[in-house]
Amino acid sequence: MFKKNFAKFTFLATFVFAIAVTGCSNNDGNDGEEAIDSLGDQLDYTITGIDAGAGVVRSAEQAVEDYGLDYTVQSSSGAAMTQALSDAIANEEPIIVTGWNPHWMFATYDLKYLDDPKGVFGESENINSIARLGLSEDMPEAYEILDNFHWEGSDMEDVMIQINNGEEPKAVSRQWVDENQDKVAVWTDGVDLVEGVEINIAYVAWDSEIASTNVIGTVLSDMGYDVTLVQVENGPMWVAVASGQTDAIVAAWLPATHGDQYEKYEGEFDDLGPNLEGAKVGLIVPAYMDINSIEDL
Ligand code: PBE
Repeated sequence: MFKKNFAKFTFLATFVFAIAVTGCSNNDGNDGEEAIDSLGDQLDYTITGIDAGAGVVRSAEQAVEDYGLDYTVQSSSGAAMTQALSDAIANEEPIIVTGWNPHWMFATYDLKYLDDPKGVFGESENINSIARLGLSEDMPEAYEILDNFHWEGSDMEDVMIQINNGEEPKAVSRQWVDENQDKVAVWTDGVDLVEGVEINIAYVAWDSEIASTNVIGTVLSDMGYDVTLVQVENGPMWVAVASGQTDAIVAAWLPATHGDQYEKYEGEFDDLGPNLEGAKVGLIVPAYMDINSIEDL
């Protein structure tokens, strides 16, 4: 009788012990590590980047180095990145993208930034307007408008969302300017009209900059300028404004994202200050992903 009970006890005890061990391993670091390994495998250790010249891609490569990650940052384009994000979300698959806000993607999908405890991507960013040297004398009216140009992230997102819905950037900007004459008046108040003076603004085909550049282009055109918007890559955009090949840009992300270009050409351009405050760049994932920090990749 005792023996039988003892055997039963041993059996039970082993069973309970086994549960305890299994339960325990769920709570220690091992299980986390297994999940992380499988995330990396599922992602092929790839971070989906945008164009190679973008600051956020460079910062992502820096993050891979500083956090000692096994990942590669795959560069493509802003459009390819948002397509990959949309495909992944449609299939509830994991994905890590280099992203930023203001951006229409936050209004469309449930997303989160991965924490960046080492601060590789910097903190809050401003988007500055930068003029070529001499613009204030050559085109004082445009200079003043560019200097006054200032809007909110929500304004930029309104424009971005409509462009993403398939409308032409020019048409969306026309409509935004018409519907926001009070805001535009603050930029143009007291500035004289001109007649057909040619002005050239360079930008990169990032969704945020397609929006801002088209809006300021529409405003300048309403003031009488003959506006040309030139789409270039990030590096050439900075060369263009520093060398005077373009008159201005409204696409300088500072202090971190374009900090290297800013320092390289400092003194060769005229910084008009922020046209938008409270922007941000970083690694972004769908909210359903079970990861919150770059440290855990
Ligand atoms: N961006 C949008 C740019 C600046 C504007 C964040 C993609 C970049 O990374 O350079």
